[in-house]
Amino acid sequence: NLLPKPEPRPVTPEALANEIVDKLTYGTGKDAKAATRHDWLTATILVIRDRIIDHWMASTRRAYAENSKRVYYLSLEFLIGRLMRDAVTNLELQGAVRQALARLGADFDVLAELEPDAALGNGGLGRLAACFMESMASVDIPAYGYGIRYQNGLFRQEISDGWQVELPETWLEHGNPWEFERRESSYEVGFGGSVEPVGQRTDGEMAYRWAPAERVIATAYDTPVVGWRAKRVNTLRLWSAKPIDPIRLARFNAGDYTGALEESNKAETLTRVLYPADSHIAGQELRLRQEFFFSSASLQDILRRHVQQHGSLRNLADYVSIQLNDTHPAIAVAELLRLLIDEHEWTLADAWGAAKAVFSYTNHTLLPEALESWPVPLMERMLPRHMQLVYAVNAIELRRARKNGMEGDVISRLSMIDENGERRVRMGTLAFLGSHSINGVSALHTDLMKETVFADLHRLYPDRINNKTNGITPRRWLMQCNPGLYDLAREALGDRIMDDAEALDGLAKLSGDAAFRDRFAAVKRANKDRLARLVRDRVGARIDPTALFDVQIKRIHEYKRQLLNIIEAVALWDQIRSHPERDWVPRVKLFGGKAAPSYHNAKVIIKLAHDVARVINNDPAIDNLLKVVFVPNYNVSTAEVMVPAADLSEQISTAGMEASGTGNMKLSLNGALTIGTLDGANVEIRDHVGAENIFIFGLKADEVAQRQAGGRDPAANIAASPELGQALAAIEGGIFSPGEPDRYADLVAGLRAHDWFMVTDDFDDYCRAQREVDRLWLEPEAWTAMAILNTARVGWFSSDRTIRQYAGDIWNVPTD
Ligand code: DL6
Repeated sequence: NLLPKPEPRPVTPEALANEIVDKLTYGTGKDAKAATRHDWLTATILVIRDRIIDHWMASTRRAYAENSKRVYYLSLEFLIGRLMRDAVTNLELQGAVRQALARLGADFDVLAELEPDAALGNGGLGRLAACFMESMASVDIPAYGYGIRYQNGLFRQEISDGWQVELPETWLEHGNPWEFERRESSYEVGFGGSVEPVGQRTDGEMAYRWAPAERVIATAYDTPVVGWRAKRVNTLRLWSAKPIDPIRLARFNAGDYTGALEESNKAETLTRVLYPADSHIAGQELRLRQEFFFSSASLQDILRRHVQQHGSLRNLADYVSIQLNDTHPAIAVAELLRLLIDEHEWTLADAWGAAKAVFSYTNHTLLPEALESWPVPLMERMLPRHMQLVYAVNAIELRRARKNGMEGDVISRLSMIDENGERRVRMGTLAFLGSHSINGVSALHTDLMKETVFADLHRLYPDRINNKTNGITPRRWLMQCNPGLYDLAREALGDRIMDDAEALDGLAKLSGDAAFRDRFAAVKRANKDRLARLVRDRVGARIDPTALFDVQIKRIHEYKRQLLNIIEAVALWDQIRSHPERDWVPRVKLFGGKAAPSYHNAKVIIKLAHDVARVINNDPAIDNLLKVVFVPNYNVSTAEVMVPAADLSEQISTAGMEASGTGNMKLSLNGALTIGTLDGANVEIRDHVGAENIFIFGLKADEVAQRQAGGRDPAANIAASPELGQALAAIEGGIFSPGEPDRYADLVAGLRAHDWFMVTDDFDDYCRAQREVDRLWLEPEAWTAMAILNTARVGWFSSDRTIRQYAGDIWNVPTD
């Protein structure tokens, strides 16, 4: 109480400008004359950060004072992107910071462009985690995100002769002014070694001690996450691995310099790089080490905080909710058991009960190749005590299943141990059985979870699976990325649209107002001009902003069917050449996305997009009516330019395969019309915007399943569709790859032989829907009205809504 209270920081442009110069001098140690642009950026961020810190400390104090339950979001990925614009808008300091910089002769937008993307995620799952962090702060939930501070995030994609080349991503190159290293929050994490019985405990259970062979230190780095209007500032705590013994001096002195640093290198390798495969298990030992490393450090931190505040762990579930973002942190379930049983002398039954009470698990995919399982021998070697505990709780659950009348095959399907072939631990089953809530990320996905992958577990625990349809934060995905549209909406509806995105519904009536439509269209046009400049700068191509911008941006994956879109481009090119007299709509097909480095077909699809682009874009016969552009290095910042500029949003996955999608929500919110299958959240987007305001095509999920079960005949599909047949013949005949005519032989042969992703089944209906799109484009007023209705009606897909549902149904915490 004797300490002087810090004064609230002034927010006038003049005061901010003075502080920026101050930070430049005393924060970065640079003379204004010698400062680089990065120094100016750092100084600006430090000034913004000071304003955040006041709110941050107040939020932490409030959580303690109110004895609040805290939510812990464990995720191996946080795809954050840039933070400066986000922080400034959520603090409502845009105008003041902009003016302050202008006084100093600097431009906010230029500095903002210098900030590197924090690309600590692959795609949808990681970006969802970032939106959730922002929304948890915005709806006033005391929450921590826990993850890994990868030194190298998702690789930078360059295109060389049409092929993807992966380069290391170095987001920490200029330091990271947002984060605070917390050396005092460091924990030991062990691996390997042995487990010894150490006698009987007073409760009669046998006590064990795990003696790990190897130990590393996890050190916390904290980044503040500012909620909308700075309602609350939460913490994203990322762990970095450090050696216990950075240098073995005895070895060093003996001249063994490599050996002296071995431990140090091994520790640092742990948090060096993000695995770049989404929708596919990495399967490597280092990946399991990463998963355990961050799960263990996070749990130790959670328990320490709880004991410090509440004195005992017995009421853990009253104050702690831990959300597992997919199965990547599922090993946390076993780690909690170990900590409670071995270090706090709980019984197995009590510990298992506590795990179920605190954990909940979100599933993000049903693709079999993405369902994590680890070989039992690897688990036994790396985590011997955890393996014992998995066996113990598995026995409890299988006995319960037997009591419920289940037996035989069902029991073996319910087991945490997969006994088919090499024995493996099923992480989805561990996460399911160790949680009180298991949620899917769209209504369709949740239904499919119950019917397919989790059918047996659902029968055993029929109340556990629930749906939480994904969402996106409207602050980043409307207000910040599309200021023109935001200003228009705010002028019409007032300030509350960012507090309650469903208030955007008020725009619906304006879709009938010609003057409003003109203004809406003018905003879209300005956004398209901006994207055209990005395309010119990044790939040297000129695209016409009056053409229809048809956008497919997402990871490159066969189930997402970029191939369907490319084949349609080839067929359309053919049609335009054959019937030049028709009323064709000028169209630019834009693609963006990364392929997992080891995913051969995805990389071939990128190459095909480039080959097709080269031929079509240079064909004078089609008079620029069709262009194909692949925008390299698609990331959050690129999305922030592409999303507001899109006219058409391609959401064309094979029905039943895309768990939800979130790009679909971003594009629709920004006034793009969707062409899509009834997959993931597309179904709910259709329900919200109305079937007449979206272009739906293709097989439905149940039809896909039926066809897959009942024998497929892609060759017959191809034979029945002359357009498809000709397009495939052109691709496999080498028209787009004259120097290597066989380049696409295997890809097309795959379509002819099995076509796992039903491209040939959906092709004709896709073309039909595309021609409907063309017809509407020729009526600009009707198009714009429909675009406005999309923006108006997708406010429900705000991640604030999603988070409120998690809070009420799963975490049992209040919101604002
Ligand atoms: O839930 C976020 C996001 C969904 O929108 C996508 O549909 C889904 O593909 C994605 N899943 C993954 C892979 N998951 N694993 N493991 O990124 O999640």
